[in-house]
Amino acid sequence: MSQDLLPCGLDARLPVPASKGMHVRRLPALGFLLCLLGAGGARAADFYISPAGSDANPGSLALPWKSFAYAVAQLKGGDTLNLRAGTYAERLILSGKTASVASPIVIRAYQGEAPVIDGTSLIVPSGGLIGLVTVQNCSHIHLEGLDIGNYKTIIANRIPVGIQIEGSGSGIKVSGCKVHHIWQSATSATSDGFGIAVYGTSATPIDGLVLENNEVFNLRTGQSESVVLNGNVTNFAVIGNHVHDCNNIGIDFIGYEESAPADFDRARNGICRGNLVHGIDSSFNPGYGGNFTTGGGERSAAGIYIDGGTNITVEGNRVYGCNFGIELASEHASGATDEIHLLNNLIHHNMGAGLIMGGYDANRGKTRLCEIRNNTLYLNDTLQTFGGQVAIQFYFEQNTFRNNIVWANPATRQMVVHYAEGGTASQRVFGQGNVFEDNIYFCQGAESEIQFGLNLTGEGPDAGNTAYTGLTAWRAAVGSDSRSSFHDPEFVVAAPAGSAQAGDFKLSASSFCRDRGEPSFVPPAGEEDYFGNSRLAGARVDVGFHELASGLNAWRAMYFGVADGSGTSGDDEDPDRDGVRNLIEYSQGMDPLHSDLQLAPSGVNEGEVFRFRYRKADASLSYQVQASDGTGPWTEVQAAEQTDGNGNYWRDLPYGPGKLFVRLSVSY
Ligand SMILES: [Ca+2]
Ligand SMILES: [Ca+2]
Ligand SMILES: [Ca+2]
Repeated sequence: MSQDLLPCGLDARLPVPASKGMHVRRLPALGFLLCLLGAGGARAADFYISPAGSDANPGSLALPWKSFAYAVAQLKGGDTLNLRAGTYAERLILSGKTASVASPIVIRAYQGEAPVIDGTSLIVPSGGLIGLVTVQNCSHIHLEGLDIGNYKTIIANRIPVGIQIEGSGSGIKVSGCKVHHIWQSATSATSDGFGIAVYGTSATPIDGLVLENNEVFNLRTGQSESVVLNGNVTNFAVIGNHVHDCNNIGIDFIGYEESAPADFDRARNGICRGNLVHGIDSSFNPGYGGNFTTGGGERSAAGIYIDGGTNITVEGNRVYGCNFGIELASEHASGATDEIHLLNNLIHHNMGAGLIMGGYDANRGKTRLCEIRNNTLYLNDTLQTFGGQVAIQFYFEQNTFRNNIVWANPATRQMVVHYAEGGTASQRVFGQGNVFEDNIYFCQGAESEIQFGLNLTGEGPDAGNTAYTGLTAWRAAVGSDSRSSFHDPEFVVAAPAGSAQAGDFKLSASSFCRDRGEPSFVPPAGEEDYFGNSRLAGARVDVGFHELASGLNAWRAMYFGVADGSGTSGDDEDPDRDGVRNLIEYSQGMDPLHSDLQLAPSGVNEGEVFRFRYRKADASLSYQVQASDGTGPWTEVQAAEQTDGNGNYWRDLPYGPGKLFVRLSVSY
C-alpha cells in the first residue's frame, strides 16, 4: 500500500473544508420520519413504582404505583416501568406479556437510583422453579439494572430462582442486573436453585435472548447452575456477564434434559462472549459432599459448561479460580456436544483442568466437531489433580485443537491428558479424527520432561491409559501436532500471578508466539482477539488469545477500534476531512479524527531554498519526497535528507525558473 500526500509547494493547495450542505439536505428527511412516528406509533409511556406509592395512584413520577402485580397489569408495548429507590418485597411476575421489537416493555431501575427486589421476607413456594422475577411466555421484555437477591429456602424440594425465563417467546433482554444470595440451603444431595434460569420448554423457542453485563454472585444452587440456558433456546447472546463465588456451575448451555420436546431440546446457535467467571467451587455444595462454609466436597464445577448444546461460539471469556475452567461434554448418552467454537479465551489458575472434554464415564454422550482455537491456558490444575491443562475423557472425536498456548503446572508438567477409566476397551479408546496443531507448550523445566496422556488401545496396563513424555513421543502417538513447539510464550509479565489482570497475559512484542499460528489461517469475518483487536495481524495469526498488532494496526485500533483497516480506518480514508488520508496521518503522527494540518508536511521559504518538512512517526514505513513541475511525472527529489535527530526531517530545494510541486509519498 502506498499513498501520496497532497502536493505541497509554492502553489500548495489546501483541502476543501467539509461540506456545509449536509444539514440542509437532511432536514426534509427528518421531518418525514417524525410524520411516520406520529401517524403509526403506539401509545408509549413512562410509569413509576415505589415502595412508598399506592396502586390508587396514576403511576406517575409524583404519584407512583406500589405493587408489581398492579403495575405489570397496566403495561403495554412501548411502556417503561421505572423502579424508584427502596426495597420491594414482592415477586415480579410477567406472564403472557407480548410487546414488539420496536416497542418493548422495559422494566428498569429509575436513573441514578438502586431499587432492590428483595426476597428476605418471602417464602419460596413449592411447585417447580420459582423466580423472584419470572418472565413466562413473554416477548420483548427488557429488564435493566435491577438488583435481585436474598431469596432463600432450607426446604429441599423448593427451587428458588433469581430470574426465571420460561416457556417460549422472543426478544427477552436482561442487562445490568445483579442477582445474588439465591440460596438453596437444604443439605439434601438432590436440591436445586438458580441465579438466572432460562428454560425453553415448548416446540416454540425462546428466541433472541440477550443476557448482558449482569453480575451473578454468591449463590447456593444445589445440583443446578448459576446461569443456565436449557432446552429450546436459540439465537442467544450471553455477553459481558460477571459470574462469581457460587457453589455450582457458572454458565451452562444444556441439551437432552427433556426440558422441551425431543426435536428442540438443546440450547443452540448462540454466543457466549466476554464473560468473566471465577470462584465457582462445588466443594461448598452438600450435593457434592461439602459444607456451605467449610467446604470439603468434591470439586467438579466448571466456570463455563456446554452440556449437550450445539453451534455455540464461546469466545473472549476469562475463567479462573473454578474447579474446572471450561467443559465441553454431554451428560446424556444419546446426545452430543458439537459444533462448539471455543476461541480466544483466557483460562488460568483453575483448580483442576483448564479445559475438560468428553464424557466423565462410559455412559455419557460425545464431544465432537468442536474447534478449540487461540486460547491461552495457564497454570491450571493448581491442586495437582493430574488432569493436566486439558483433560479428555470418553467419546471425544473429530475435534481440532489449534493455535493454543498451554502452560502447565510445573509440579505435574501435564499438558493434554486423555484418560478413560471403566467401560469396555473400545469405549476407552481415544476417538477418531482429532487434530492437534500449531500449539505452543511450556512449563518450567525441559521439553523432554513434559507429559501427555493417551489411550490408543483401551487394553493393557492401566486399561490402556499411557503417558507420553516429550513432544516427539506425543506427536508420534497422536499423529498430529507436528508444527507445535515447546517455548516460553513470553508474556508481557513473565509469570502472571493468579490475581493478575488479563493484560499480563498479552504477548510481548518479541514473543515466540507471534506469527506462529496455523500458516494459512484466515479468521471468520468479525472475529477479534481477546482484547477486541484484529485476530490476524502481520504475516500470520499468533498463538494464544492475543494478537500482536503492527504499528499501523495498533494505531488503527486506538483511533477506530479495529485494527484491520476496515471501514473508515482504511489507508485512503479521510474521516476528519482535513485532506490528509489516514496512512499519511499515521506516518506523521497526526490524529485521523481531528483536523490537525499544523502537523502535516509543509513547505517554508528559507531564503536561498524552499524547505520541505515532514516527520517519520513509524520508521518501518518507506518515505519518499517527490517533485513535479505540474506537467511531468513525480520523481524523487535529489536534495539530501536532513534531520534534527528528533523525528523531524527536511529537504532543501533550490529555487528554479518555473513552478515546482513537492509531495511526500508513503508506502509499506
Ligand atoms: Ca500475527
Ligand atoms: Ca484526515
Ligand atoms: Ca487529521
